[in-house]
Amino acid sequence: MDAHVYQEAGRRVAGWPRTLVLTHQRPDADALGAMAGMTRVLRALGLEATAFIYDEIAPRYQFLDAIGDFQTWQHGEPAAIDGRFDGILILDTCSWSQLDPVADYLRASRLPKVVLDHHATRDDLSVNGTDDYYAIDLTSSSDCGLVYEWCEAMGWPIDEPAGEAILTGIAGDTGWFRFSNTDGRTLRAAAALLEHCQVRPEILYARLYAAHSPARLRLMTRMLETLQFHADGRLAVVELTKAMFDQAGARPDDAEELVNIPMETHSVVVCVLLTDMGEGVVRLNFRSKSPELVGRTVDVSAVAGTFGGGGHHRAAGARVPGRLDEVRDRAIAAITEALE
Ligand SMILES: [Mn+2]
Repeated sequence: MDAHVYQEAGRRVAGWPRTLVLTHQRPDADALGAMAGMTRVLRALGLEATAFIYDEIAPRYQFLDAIGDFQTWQHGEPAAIDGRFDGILILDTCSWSQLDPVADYLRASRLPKVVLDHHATRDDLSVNGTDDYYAIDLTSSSDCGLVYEWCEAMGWPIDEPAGEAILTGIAGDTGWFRFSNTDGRTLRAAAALLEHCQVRPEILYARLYAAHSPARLRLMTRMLETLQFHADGRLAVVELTKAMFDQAGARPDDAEELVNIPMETHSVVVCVLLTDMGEGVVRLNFRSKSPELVGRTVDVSAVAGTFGGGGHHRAAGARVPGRLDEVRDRAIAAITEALE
């Protein structure tokens, strides 16, 4: 991002005594980290900053709530909400659909906005003729990476909790520096946070990933008991049912990321997780390995497409009406064909 973009965005936000901080719905580590970090940094400058979420956040992100002191969004008269703030800082999105819970307010608001984002979807958020500023950089691996660079450019101090929040987002969007978006710029930001803000990655990692419930482990055990290999070990099939959730005492979010476990097996190219919550619909979650590892691309979004779903080449999903055994047979056939 050009230095003058950071300067102009910074000049505007620093001129607001009271900033309303927003991000996308279903916020991830990057979104929550950016909100917590920016809120903390602005407050340390003697400014008021209030960050909002729209729903309850996952327990493992609660420490970000403690840093950013998130408020739950309450619908109200746009003019009344405007009266409580001087400007709006939007982080990690520039898309109306992602801002759905606050879209009605934003369309009516007369407050100026600054948008700091790294996504390709770029809507015009200035439909009300407001004087807005868009600081958007698609080459950044995370929004928190932009938050770090912005604070650097402005000379805004990042204390330890803010640094922890910002590193959470950088690590989150890069899969802890494993994904292909990890570059020198990402690592330079992370290095600076470790050096200057005393952030401890092992503590942060444990807080995020050694934070699952016992019920999740019980659910995982049951899921792995259903494991089947097909297509010479290249396809792994696992299942979850309502009964398994009940026996394990697990909640739906306990199943997050479980589809990735069979992918740790060398022979496995594609994994499908079938989830049947007894509602006559089976949810399919597909994963496939990177072509650099397996010598070919298996586009699971195309497979999901044949079931009315979609997604990315290497992570996709669908919801299919029918019985578990029928849907399982169809999924195995479709993936086996894609593997040929
Ligand atoms: Mn992001």
